[in-house]
Amino acid sequence: MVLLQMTGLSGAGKTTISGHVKEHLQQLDYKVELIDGDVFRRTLCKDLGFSKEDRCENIRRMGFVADLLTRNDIIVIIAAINPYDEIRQELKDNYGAKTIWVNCAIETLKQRDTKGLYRRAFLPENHPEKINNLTGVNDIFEIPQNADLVLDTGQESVAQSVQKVINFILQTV
Ligand code: ADX
Repeated sequence: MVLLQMTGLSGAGKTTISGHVKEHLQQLDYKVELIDGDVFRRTLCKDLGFSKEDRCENIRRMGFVADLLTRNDIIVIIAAINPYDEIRQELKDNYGAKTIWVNCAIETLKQRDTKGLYRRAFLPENHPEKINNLTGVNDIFEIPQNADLVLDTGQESVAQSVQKVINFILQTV
């Protein structure tokens, strides 16, 4: 079954879009599971931080769980920042994961700032609330070179992005 890895900056819309896609496909009687970065970081990956090594290990664990599910006819969507090409490629090589780049301009993300992370990343150095490793601001996000599908959530509506992903999945299953 299909394994999708959504990749993109915090707040770009990975979880929101994945949730709608899941709902829609379940209505079509597909079995779908969502593996969400925030959820895994509270549970299976709560020992991990945000170094390159830990971010890759985070995705590696998600890929492992996702593979167990796809073997059982479940469509799986991994919604995590997933910033490194190396580990995205590993999931592609090991499990046939398709990459969906959820792109959004940093200016738009700064305006949305649903979790307040961008405000904190742009605080002056040595401010007590400063975040020093926020992806896209002061930590790396490698642009996916070979994405199977690209969404631009600064330009498209949620409904448009959701439809693009559904079309992609239905072409692939
Ligand atoms: S990943 O880089 O390892 O793929 P993941 O998607 O699991 O990241 O977790 C990202 C979430 O952790 C963000 O949505 C945000 O809520 C939280 N977070 C906390 N600190 C950071 C940070 N420095 N960089 C990115 N996300 C962070």
